[in-house]
Amino acid sequence: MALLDQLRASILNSDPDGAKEATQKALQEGLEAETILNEGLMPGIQEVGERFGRNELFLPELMVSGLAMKEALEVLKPFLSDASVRKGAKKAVIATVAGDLHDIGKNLVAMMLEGGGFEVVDLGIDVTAEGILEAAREQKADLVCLSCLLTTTMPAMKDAVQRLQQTGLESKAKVMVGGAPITQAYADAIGADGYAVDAASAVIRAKELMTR
Ligand code: B1M
Repeated sequence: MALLDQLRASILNSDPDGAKEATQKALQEGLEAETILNEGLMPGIQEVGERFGRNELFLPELMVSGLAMKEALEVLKPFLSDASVRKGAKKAVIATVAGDLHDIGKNLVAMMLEGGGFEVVDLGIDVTAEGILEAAREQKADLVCLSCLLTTTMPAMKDAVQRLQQTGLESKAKVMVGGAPITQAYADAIGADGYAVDAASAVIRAKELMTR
């Protein structure tokens, strides 16, 4: 099986060990980290989501496919980002909003921001508006990044953005939002400063926001 097919299949077949091994092998064979991600792993997890949506696979498989994706990303991490904090780097606080446990996309955005020169403080998943606000204050964040994967947790994102605005913190920290159900129109409607569709454009948008 070709390497990219092997990567895709490891995610689709809910195989964490296979995903890790295929990623290591692909790197050894000289494939770019971005190619491994965008042409191997991402099509795999996308198809998992589609099959889950059609009831062709179920929650246990969904969970192990998520784990397989995380294992592969751990191997890729050093090749996607240089985690060393640069002097004078802008500080970004990132979280998945309350009620939402999805973190693969958020982790990817965090890695790419680090690679793009930001210092990133990752608050994890299921973080309340209050928790985000406190951390943004404590960390003196330049940027607050919020991720959301469920339509049911979109109101939690709205709540967090509004809380950040109400405190006046937003005059310093910019707020960027993203995640599968989020659109530019939704970002505008809830008053976020920025929106990005994927991890690569999140870095571009974050840098733009820092020049405003
Ligand atoms: Co969940 N899940 N899930 N799930 N899951 C989805 C999101 C779903 C679309 C699947 C489906 O039905 N087809 C569906 C949501 C439907 C909806 O809301 N309309 C769904 C559901 C229903 C659920 C549960 C409710 C299932 C259940 O329990 N019955 C449950 C909810 C739990 C909860 O959160 N409270 C649940 C649970 C899970 C697992 C825990 C098993 C697992 C997550 C594991 C983990 O994250 N550690 C999981 C998974 C793996 C998925 C799918 C298959 C894959 C998500 C993913 O990691 N994608 C997903 C289907 C899908 O998305 N195709 C699905 C890969 C990742 C790289 O992409 O996260 O979109 P993504 O991130 C992208 C962009 O969105 C963007 O950049 C990233 C990289 O390009 N981005 C940002 C993300 N955040 C950003 C922030 C930014 C900018 C860009 O700026 C700040």
